[in-house]
Amino acid sequence: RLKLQYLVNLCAASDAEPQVGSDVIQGLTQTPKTLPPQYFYDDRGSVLFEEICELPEYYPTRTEAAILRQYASEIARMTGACELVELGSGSSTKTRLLLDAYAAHAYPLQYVPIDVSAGILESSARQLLADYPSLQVQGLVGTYELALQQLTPTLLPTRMIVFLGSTLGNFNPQECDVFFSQIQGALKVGEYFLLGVDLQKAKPLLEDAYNDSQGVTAEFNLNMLEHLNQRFAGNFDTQQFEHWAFYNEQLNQIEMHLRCLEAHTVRLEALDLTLNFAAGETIMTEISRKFDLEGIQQELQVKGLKPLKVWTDSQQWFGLILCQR
Ligand code: AVI
Repeated sequence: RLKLQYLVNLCAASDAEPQVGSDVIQGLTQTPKTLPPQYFYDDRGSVLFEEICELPEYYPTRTEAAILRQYASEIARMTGACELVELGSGSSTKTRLLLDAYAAHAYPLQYVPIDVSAGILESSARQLLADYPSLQVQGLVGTYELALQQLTPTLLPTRMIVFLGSTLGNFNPQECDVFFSQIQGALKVGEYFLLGVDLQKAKPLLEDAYNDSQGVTAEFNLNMLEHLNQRFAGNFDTQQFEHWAFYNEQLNQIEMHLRCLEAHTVRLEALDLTLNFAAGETIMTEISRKFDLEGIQQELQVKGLKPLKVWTDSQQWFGLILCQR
């Protein structure tokens, strides 16, 4: 009984592969050095991220889940029967709250998870199929950009693109702009976009969430170097770097860096790249922007994604915004 109708690997059919590594070269040869956050997510990194989501200090996951648990039924009522397209579906844990709500309304369940990791996509899709007998799944393996261009017409009355976990915060303002245009372009008039965003709050709460006492976030950050070693025949020594995360109040963003402890040289053989590091020099690995509900709604509106309703938790730590094109 195979109901995972399609698992399409979009990367295989695109020209994305030959450019692999050019983003690493570009980031590591500029000053200050940077690395793209997608390199966090090798198999080990994906497991560490799941661990982060369970940490007492990392409030976003459970806060967003609580909002969804409370309001998923209202969301289902507002959209009616619709195909759920989830960007960065990962383990699809929070998606279950939406599926439960649509099932409770006796709406047909059609789910299109999109993720760059085929492994996690397939295992979570199969688990969902086992748990929701009427569910239909069409998985897309690839980047958001590719996947959004490849959505096939839905047989249901409408469609909702779902982007949870405040992953939007990992985009800089320009990338955010481009992303909203891609969402707008992928939706027909009247279709929906559900967005989860982490909100601005007291600095100590934010800094604790990215400097957990068990050191999982530090391990997640340092694992990026192990991933680069694996991918590009590198000799990064993780003992030579330390995790550094802080809240930049001017830009309203957490910044994660890897700080070099002693001057040394690193080689990435497969990229023919030699890198000199000075003591104290940093590589920025991630920004995690924190939003205010007014500002983000204005941006969505300008981009043709009309906010219909906003839900938040009692402490206003996290926001869920339902928009309509
Ligand atoms: C995936 N993303 C929304 C997480 C965040 O909070 O920006 C990644 C993360 N980095 C450190 N902890 C979690």
